Amino acid sequence: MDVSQSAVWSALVTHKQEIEKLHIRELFQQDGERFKRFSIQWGELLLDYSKNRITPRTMELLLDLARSVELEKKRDEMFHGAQINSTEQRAVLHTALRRPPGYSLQVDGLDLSAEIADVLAQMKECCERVISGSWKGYTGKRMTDVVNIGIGGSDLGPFMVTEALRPFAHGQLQVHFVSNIDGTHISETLKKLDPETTLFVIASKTFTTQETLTNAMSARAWFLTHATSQSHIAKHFVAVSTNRAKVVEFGIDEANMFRFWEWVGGRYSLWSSIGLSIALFLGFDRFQELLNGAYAMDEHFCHEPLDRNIPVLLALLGVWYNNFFNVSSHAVIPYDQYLHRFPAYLQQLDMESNGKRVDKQGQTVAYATGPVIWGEPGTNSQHAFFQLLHQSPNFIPADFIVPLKSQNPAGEHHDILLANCFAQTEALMKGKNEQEVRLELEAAETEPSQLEALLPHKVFPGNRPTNTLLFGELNPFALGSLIAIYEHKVFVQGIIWGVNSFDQWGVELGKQLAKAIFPEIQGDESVSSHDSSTNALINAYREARMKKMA
Ligand code: G6Q
Repeated sequence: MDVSQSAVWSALVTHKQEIEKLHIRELFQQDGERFKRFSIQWGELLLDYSKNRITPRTMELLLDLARSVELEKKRDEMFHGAQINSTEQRAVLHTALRRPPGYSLQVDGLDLSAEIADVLAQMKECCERVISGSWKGYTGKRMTDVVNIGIGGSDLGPFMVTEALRPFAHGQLQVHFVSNIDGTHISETLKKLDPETTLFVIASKTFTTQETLTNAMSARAWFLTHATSQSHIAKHFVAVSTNRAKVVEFGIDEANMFRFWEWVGGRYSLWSSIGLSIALFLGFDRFQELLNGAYAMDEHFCHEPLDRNIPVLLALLGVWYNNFFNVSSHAVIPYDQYLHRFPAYLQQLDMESNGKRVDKQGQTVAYATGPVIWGEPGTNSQHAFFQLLHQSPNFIPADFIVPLKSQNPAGEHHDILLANCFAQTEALMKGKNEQEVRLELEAAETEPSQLEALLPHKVFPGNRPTNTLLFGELNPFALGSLIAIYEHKVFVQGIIWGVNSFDQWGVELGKQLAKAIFPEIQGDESVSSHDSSTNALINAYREARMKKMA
């Protein structure tokens, strides 16, 4: 059933026309309870969604929309292991990875709780050995550096988390991430490392990913130029994968393999053994706190009524702008430097999940699906793209994410940071109208002709929606909850749009074509089998390459 043909969708279309002219500024003036009505306190986390273009009626209709697609039933199906990833015939159970042990859930004939507990115990033991220094390298030295080699879901999550939680690291190990096939990435990383004290974590669900395997081979070759004997590899290479055969083929000892399962999607895998680099960097207990934070949010998502449910509300607000205001972009602005990779992480989570053009039945959808997600930390972003957020013809909704407590409470930095954050959401909402600008210019004794010329440039329309997520401090528990909020938000939107949020066929075509072009680039013949543009580009590179080799 096409959701955009439903009665509640039509009611939302009509409602949008009715409230389009309302300004959030006026809505605040009319309703002294607006913040209370449209905010949720969950433990230390506050979601303020009062600065949105909504009335109580809007929320009623959006919640009706969620009910009309049987959101709660579908949520429970995911948590109970139904094969909701229909194009890959897989369950979607990253949430099982953060559940406390001892529950009963069978998937593919396996007792999930026991399986997960086994792998966590293996990770814990590895962390303890590496951090304590009892894990020795080939010359008997302890490890000082961990290099995670992976890409996409096997990189973005662990990289983002280790950056975000730097203040919680135990300090015995440095962590590095190599993802790009561009040789610069591995080369620049290796320059900083000592092979005697470096542990490589080859993180790949399939263990067939070209970038990861090529980087891993280069790391191995570099290592062997120093260590000389193949037998030393076992002390310096571990693998995280679902593919035992390929791991062994690569030359990694089976005892050094940390498994996970098909029902963990790449972009949802930081909770699995893909999080090994996180656990090594922070210590296993901190990793467990991250899982606990996510589990607490899972409980909230599963049991809180929809109208008090943080991921559900964020998802519905996103749908409101995406589908009824035709806004195809959503900004995420963390006011915390440690979260500088969070927007990049969310780009994959959201855009790879919901950037789909057909529904689960394969029918082309008649409405917009996942928006473009982007962002940078504040206050840097204020001095870069906020001009557009404030004064572009169309608006872009934004999430502001901000901790109350700084990890580095230096002087007045945090007060200034937060003053800016709150000022921005206020400015985006209120704007500055013509009358206010005129009064301001008159007070500054601006010459009348100059005043008239300047006036339109200084007007801010306002009415630009934001959500603010305020939490105590950016610690492992809080970060776990924050990530789970967005995972569930993406899930809810996928259900409303009727798409499969758990496959990613759109990444395949480019990979296929690259496989065909690669031998052409290395061949002797001029290439003529593509369109004229692609032929010319390939040939330009071939010629440059040949000249260099000559
Ligand atoms: C994520 C995607 C994708 C994947 C990478 C790496 O959901 O599936 O980003 O994580 O392509 O795949 P491997 O872990 O198999 O190397």
